[in-house]
Amino acid sequence: MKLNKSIYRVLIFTFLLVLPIGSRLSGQAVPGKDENIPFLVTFGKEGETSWGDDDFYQIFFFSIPKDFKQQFYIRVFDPDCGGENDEIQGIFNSKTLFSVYGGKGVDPEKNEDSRGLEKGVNYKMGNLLASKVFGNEARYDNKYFSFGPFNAAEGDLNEKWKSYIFKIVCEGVSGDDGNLYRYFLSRNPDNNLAIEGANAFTYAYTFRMWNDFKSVAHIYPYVDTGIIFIKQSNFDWDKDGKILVVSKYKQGIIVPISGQNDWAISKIPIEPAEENSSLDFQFHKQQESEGGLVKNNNVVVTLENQRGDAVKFYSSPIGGVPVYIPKTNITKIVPKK
Ligand SMILES: [Ca+2]
Ligand SMILES: [Ca+2]
Ligand SMILES: [Ca+2]
Repeated sequence: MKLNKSIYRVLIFTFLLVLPIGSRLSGQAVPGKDENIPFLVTFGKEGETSWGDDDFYQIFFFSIPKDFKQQFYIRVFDPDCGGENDEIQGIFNSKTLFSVYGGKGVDPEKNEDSRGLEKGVNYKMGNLLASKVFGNEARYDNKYFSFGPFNAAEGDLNEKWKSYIFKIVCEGVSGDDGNLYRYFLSRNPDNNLAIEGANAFTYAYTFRMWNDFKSVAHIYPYVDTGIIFIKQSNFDWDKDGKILVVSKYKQGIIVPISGQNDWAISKIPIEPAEENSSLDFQFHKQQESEGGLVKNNNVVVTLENQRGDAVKFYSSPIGGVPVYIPKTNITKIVPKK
């Protein structure tokens, strides 16, 4: 009986490992379920960059399958800046603007400005579908606010991915506190009901680490065809432990880490066999023996390929979570005489 049970467990575990559909189904949580990231973070624009946000805004894109005919909602958890979850500086005085865009100009593959990576460009092309400013408001504290309903066809059609693209911009329009929040793309305004085949992505990821030695955060960039190397940039990591890159072919490449208020930049070679799959950027916190817990660590990560094109991070890794496959030595069996 005991043996049967453990075999059953192994089977279930293996099944989960090889089943990318499982993560695709729950791809609407941002941060995603495999990322182990508690919150996104955006500071008010009067904040200091040394607190871990380099630009005081964050852009996320949602892709909705072309054939999805129901209405949907973009739910924001803890949109306010005050009470639970948020990072106070003096008193809570930050105001945060969330804006949802659809229509032509949103798709960042067709309109590079929409990625919001260059200073001074208009990253708000498209139709403004909904927006709201949140301050220190108890009614939205530790609760969801739902934007919508929206229809898929209000997005910007991307034929390659057979999806409509939407964008949500979060801006710290005033004050200096850090707004911590999460998103969920849902079929329902009051509950988190995933849309099959949908996903979320960004080009500049600003997030909060857990205050826990054992916790490892992951983000999953997608490596397209023709990529020879990627240039990674991480900001304000506060020398908190180590950052590793893992894939089917990489056991763990060590990435240079940034200190307070600076960037660390390096190149990571890509093997042809890694094309069309995801990488796993792992963020391991500094341990107690290495200098103690780095608290409330906020960090920014961006990537570009050898052509200077920005690389996307998907909330639900395309092709599933990459797992390193050790190269085993094949020994020839010599037949006995
Ligand atoms: Ca709050
Ligand atoms: Ca918040
Ligand atoms: Ca930091």
